[in-house]
Amino acid sequence: MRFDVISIFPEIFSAYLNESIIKRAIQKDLININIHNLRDYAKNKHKSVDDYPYGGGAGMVMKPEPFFDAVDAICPDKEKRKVIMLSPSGSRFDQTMAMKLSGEKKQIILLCGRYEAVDERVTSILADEEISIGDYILTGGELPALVIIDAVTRLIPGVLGDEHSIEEESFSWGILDYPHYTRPPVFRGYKVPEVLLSGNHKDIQRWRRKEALRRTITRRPDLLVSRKEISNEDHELLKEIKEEELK
Ligand code: 9D3
Repeated sequence: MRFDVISIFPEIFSAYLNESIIKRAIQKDLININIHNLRDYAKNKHKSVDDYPYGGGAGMVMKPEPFFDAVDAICPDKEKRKVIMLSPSGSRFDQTMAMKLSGEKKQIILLCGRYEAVDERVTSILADEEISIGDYILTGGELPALVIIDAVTRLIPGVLGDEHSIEEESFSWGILDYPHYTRPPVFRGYKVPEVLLSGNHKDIQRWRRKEALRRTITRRPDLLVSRKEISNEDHELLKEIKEEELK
């Protein structure tokens, strides 16, 4: 998979991309990431990439030409590229979108905006998709670009090592994680739940599933509501949780 990022702050990316899982994915040739400076595609002598908004108002708007020229220089063939504009007005990025992008055969080009806005022709004509990473205001599209590269890269076969169970992941998909503990068994008087020390694998599995469901129903009930179907085992555990909450 090939990612290209276009930004006026290309220095932001190296620290994150040159560590850990992403670094190994690059070394193993599973992904290839190219960071481009938008300013290199600014034509005028001041290399300006922004201008005043038509119609007036506060703040600056990013000009369309540098983005169009950068994308055409990186990949002139529309059929071979997927251009994504990072924008607070985009569709919210989630694991389903990450999965779809990880299966993408085209080169993924991520456009990062700064300032108040980007000329609408970039979003509506140059970009194939407009993506937001969530409902909070950031300073630009650079962190969102890193978030998308990170989430998509982890899903590429061969990227994650053995420490990571695909089977367990698909079982727990769409609900929150269960609580984890490590040594010591008693820390400042706070005990690790007895069942985890029992060695009874079935009991441990059941406890973990129940605590995962308890967290989900308490903190993120929306995740359970949008679930296609809930298994009989989960129904039973949810019933137990409900009865315990009444006590
Ligand atoms: C008052 C209008 N603001 C929109 C909410 C202006 C504005 C604020 C921040 C325009 C751009 C930005 C910079 N943010 C991004 O480029 C961005 C973003 C974000 O702020 N939150 C979540 N996802 C994303 S993706 C790109």
